[in-house]
This record gives sequence, structure tokens and C-alpha cells, in this order.
Amino acid sequence: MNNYLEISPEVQAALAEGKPVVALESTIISHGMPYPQNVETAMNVEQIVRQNGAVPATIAIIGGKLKAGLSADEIEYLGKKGYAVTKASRRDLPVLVARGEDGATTVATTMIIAAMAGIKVFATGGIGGVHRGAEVTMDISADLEELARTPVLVVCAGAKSILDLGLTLEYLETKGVPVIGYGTEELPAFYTRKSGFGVDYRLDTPEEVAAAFRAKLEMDLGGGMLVTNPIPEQYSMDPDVINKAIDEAVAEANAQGIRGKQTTPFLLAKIKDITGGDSLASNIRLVYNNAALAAKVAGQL
Ligand code: PSU
Ligand code: MN
Repeated sequence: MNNYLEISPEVQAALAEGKPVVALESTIISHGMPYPQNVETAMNVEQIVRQNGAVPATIAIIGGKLKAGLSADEIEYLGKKGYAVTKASRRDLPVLVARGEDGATTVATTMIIAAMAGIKVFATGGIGGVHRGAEVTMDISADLEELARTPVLVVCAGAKSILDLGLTLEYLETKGVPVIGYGTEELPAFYTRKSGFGVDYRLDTPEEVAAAFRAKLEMDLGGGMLVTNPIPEQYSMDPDVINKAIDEAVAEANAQGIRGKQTTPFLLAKIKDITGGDSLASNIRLVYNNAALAAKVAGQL
């Protein structure tokens, strides 16, 4: 615990009573979706976590405080402020906190704050990874390094092929992060259920997932675990349509010389522009699906 951390009373009570808690990120709110769908989705996600027997803890930095558990007003604030909220990864924490500023937490930072609060399970949409062309740019998301060091289980829908999925899997293997396919042997690619890459292990129930993560924690191996949960069939996108949009977005980013922390938000926004509302609708559905699974796993832990 430290002076910067502020756990909401509800989340604090749940943790004290040993009730299941699920962390949720805020970059997806401020940078991942337009207002007001972002706020609506964030509120629905919390509801889904509750319906599946856990307490939601949406995580963000507000006024320099590391918050675990936000009020509806705080979620509305982050959603409305949108891109004006700093996207906060591990390296951004010191200055944001010292200056008393706001930050939308990425997967990496959400894991950090969840771990500080004692929360073990986290649901999101997609994680950052090794970008295409990283052999030249060295653009590798801090999310991967965080998975290597911080003991939080992350439920996602795989990774978008804005990334080099093969290199992302290699990196996770090197760092000792287990990549689990929930009910699948194949790594899902966010909008689609298939990527052409295999996962390390297929597990089929929340019990099995919880047992593996419990073993990891008890052996004190360090680092997290990645559970990749395929988007439900009825919401998945046509791979040709989405892959074409992704290729176009990557080409545009290269042409404009987009770098650093701008790369991922730029690509996500471009994909949304190209595919219209279709990708947003899929995105919302897969987040709901992940929230439900994370709540069930937290219940088993
Ligand atoms: N990928 C997605 N959706 C997202 C993100 C990534 O498909 O919303 C966000 C997450 O918050 C993730 C962050 O942690 O972007 C990674 O950014 P970067 O690649 O700059 O590390
Ligand atoms: Mn990057």
C-alpha cells in the first residue's frame, strides 16, 4: 500500500471479505471508443461483472491518485474528456502522480494498480504487443513486460493484427507468460476467432483457468497469465474486411511517421474510421464476453 492508492469503499470491503473482484482498464474508455458509447460500455461492463458474481474495480488515475474502483461520475468524466486524458503506461506514472494529473490506464498500468490493491483478475479487450516492423522500430508494448513481472491474470480477446502476432507470442514465451486459449487451441485475433497461431494451452472452464493461475501464484513464479477468449461467433467480423482495414491503417501510420505511444491509438481510430460502426459493435461485445469470464474466474480463485 502507498499514499497514492485510493481503493473505493465497495472494492475495499469486497477485498477484505475475500469476495471476487475484477479490475477494468480506462484507456479503453478515454481512448478506445467514442463518447457516449465508451461510458455506456464501461457501465455495462461493470454490470456484467456484477451479474457474474464479482465486484468491478475500474482503474484510472484521477487528480494524481491511483484509483481502484470508480464512481459513475468518474467514469463519465473520463469518457467525456476522451483523448484529453493522458494515456498512462508504466513510465507515465511518476510525473502524472507528482503533478496531480489524470491518466487513462493501459493494460500495463491497470495491472500495476490492481496488484497494489490486491486484485488478481483483470478483464480488457485487447492487449498491446510487438508491432509489425518492430525489428526496426523496437515498438514493443510495455503491456508485455508488465505481464512478465506483475502477478495479475488478464482476460482479453487476443490481439489485433495491427501487431505482429508471431513476435508477440515469442516475446511472451521468452518472458515466461502462459498464453491460454479459452476453449480454443488457436490464438483469437480480437475481431475474429482465428489468427493462424496456436496458444500454449487450451483450458475449457473457469475452474481450470483459476487452478492454473493459483498454481502460478503459489509457486511464486512472478508475472501474470494471459487468457485469450475468442469473440462470440455471432459478433465476429469477416476476416477479409477487417484485415484489409488493418493493413490500410498500418500503411497510413507508416506514411505519416506515427511513433511511440501515438501508434496504437492512431491505428485503432483509423480502423474504426475505415470499418464504420461494425468494428465498434464487435469491440463492445467482446469486452462484455471477457468481463463475464473474468468474473467467473475470479469467483473460482
Ligand atoms: N489494443 C486494443 N485495444 C486497446 C488497446 C490496445 O486492441 O484499447 C490499448 C490498451 O489500453 C493497451 C494499450 O494496454 O492500448 C497499449 O498501448 P501501447 O501499444 O502503446 O503500449
Ligand atoms: Mn508502443
